[in-house]
Amino acid sequence: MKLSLLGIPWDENSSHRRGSAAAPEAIRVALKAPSSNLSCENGLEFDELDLRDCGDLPADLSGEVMVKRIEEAVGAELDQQRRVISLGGDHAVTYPILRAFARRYPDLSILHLDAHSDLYDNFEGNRLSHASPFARIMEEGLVKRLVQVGIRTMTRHLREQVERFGVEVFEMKDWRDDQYLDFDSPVYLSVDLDGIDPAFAPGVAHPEPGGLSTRQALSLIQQSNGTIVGADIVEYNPSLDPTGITGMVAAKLVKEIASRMVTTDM
Ligand SMILES: [Mn+2]
Repeated sequence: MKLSLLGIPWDENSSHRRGSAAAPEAIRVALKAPSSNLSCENGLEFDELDLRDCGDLPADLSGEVMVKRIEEAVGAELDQQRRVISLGGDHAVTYPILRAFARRYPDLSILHLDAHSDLYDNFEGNRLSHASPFARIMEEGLVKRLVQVGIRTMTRHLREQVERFGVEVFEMKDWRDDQYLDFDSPVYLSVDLDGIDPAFAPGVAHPEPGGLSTRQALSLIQQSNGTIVGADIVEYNPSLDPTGITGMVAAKLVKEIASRMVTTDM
């Protein structure tokens, strides 16, 4: 199975603190950190995978131009039968990525790890906000199912959006380690690093205590069934990560997602 890594240095839709545009480069640096290695937990070696690093999209694009550019870049990889791991950027990247995926995978499910459900119709007037990608995705009917895990910031509006779109939400307060997620269609995995507890991954703009441990997140990725055909890791903010530990979490996720992707075929 062929994989592609795509950096998307785009954070103009962040509502609080920008800085996640620097994440793709920081995650690549963390992947090569001499303190760790490239062995994946399932025994595969990351640097032996058939993985192409596409580099980063241009950092100076914005708005609808960037939306289109992301959709095209991801679509070009999918057209070569590759599975794409995107490095955000803030969570706004997921909407254009899913537009590309939906065209090739008509019955896609999303597994979404996050402290936030990111279902705002708009946030402070911005419909491309990083708080809104899943509202756009569900409005356009881009996926069959949206399953959210780790959520711990639900507002009344967001609960209404969950009802409206039929989103399956596992709030963090209800999460159990033996919870089994069952997928009967291809899975797109979207990981917001703030889904993980800020004790483990502090380098995010919206730290929300009470989240998943790094191990719980890894187990979820390793153990849920379903073929993972694409993924993103978003909202890593290197400027808020002086020790670099959040970058190491992001790099670990890249390795574990990639090695999981190549072990399941459709
Ligand atoms: Mn979030």
